[in-house]
Amino acid sequence: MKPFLVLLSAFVIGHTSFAASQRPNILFILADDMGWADLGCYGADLHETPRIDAFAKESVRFTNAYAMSVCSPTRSTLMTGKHAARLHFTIWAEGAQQGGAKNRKLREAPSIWNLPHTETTIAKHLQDAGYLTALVGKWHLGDWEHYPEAHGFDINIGGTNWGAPQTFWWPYSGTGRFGPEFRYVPHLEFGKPGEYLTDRLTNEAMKVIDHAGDQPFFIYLAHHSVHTPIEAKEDDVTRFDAKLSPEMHHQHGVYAAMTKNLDDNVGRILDHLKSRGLDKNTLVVFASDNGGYVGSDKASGRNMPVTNNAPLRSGKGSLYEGGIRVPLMIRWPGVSQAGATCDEPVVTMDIFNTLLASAGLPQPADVTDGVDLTSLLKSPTSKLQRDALFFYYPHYYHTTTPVSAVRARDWKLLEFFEDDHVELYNLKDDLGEEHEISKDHPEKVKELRDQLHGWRESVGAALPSVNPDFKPGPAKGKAKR
Ligand SMILES: [Ca+2]
Repeated sequence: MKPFLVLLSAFVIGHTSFAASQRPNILFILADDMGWADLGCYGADLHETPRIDAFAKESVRFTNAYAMSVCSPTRSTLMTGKHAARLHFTIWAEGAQQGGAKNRKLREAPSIWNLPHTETTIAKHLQDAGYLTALVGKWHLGDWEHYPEAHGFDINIGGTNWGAPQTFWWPYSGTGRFGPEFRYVPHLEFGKPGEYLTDRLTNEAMKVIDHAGDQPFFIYLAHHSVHTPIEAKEDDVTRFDAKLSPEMHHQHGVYAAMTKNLDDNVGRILDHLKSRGLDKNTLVVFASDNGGYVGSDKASGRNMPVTNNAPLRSGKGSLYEGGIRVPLMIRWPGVSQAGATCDEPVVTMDIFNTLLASAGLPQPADVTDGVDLTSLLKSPTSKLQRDALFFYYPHYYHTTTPVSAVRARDWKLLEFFEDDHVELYNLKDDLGEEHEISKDHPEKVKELRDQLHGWRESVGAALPSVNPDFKPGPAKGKAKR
């Protein structure tokens, strides 16, 4: 080869790899209802998650990552970068449609259940920039007019208004679990008995990777696991039941088996990326949409809490840490520091900004609730220029009454709407929120309360109202999930 051609080849190869490294593929794996302490790398004991733990060693693992406290609100923040309170999407879709609990002291704040077409999703931004965009799994952001196809996704495999499948076993359909409504998972019609949903969704996501060819892809792989119904493969359940011992933090063998299967599937898709030579040019996010579910589930055959978020207090629905603190890991080859942990508080809206930045796209001026985390991925001990994070759940759930909260560095204040009482905690000394110290720090209470009220006004949060028909007695209107 003549010298000129050698130089030209070197330039072309060099240029291609430079361009590719500037614009990675994006694989965003979202678990459903996975608690902060459910993974080995976050301290689980019964559960076994070797593949996700290994992924954590290649990623930046966030120890103070937050989501909203239930499904649809978090998903709306991920898609838009806007706080759920600003969007008025503050409860899961079916709960919003039912209008909330009926015989309670407060009427719940009104919530939307369709993600408005006026919102520009992360998928739409990436689609416009030339990405192949696919939602595989759970959508939960509105009826058919607001499905993923209407929000910037080229491909929708499985996404509907529903927040959970009837069953994890093929054909994934039926009635009864969520009332008389017939639920099914579209685009998974061909299968066979014994096929398990998390395995199938992973297979579908791998097909999208192969289909993309040279086009950059954004795959939002939103698993239904480990949400109810708690169902798992019998061999795995037997193995975890045999491993159980009384001193363990986690005690649910079926949930442990379900978690193990999700871990297997995270491993499978990471292996698939590697086998296609795409691992070095794919940004991978693993996260959960809210804290672990601490109710029981009949499908598991066990009348006991599904998980335990200890050392955190409470679980899904609540604004105590167990309801909102979640696992989050990000591996961005060439950018993120492998094997680092980051203790800076971050929140799901930040993922929107970070993914936009990874694709070299500008930050929209009207999206101000999150920040680009690139600086933390490069330097995980650095700090963000952000004073506080805010949380909002103006609804009832078995873990809470209507509530809002602010976390400002180590301080956390919760304000409950039924009687306006506040609770103050210092998370540095009291991660489990066991020692309520508002009486000892009246000035801090005032400061945080003012900050919280100011934020609620600034986002136009819809408030709960007094229920004039309330009669003391049993609550009614338990909402479907
Ligand atoms: Ca969830």
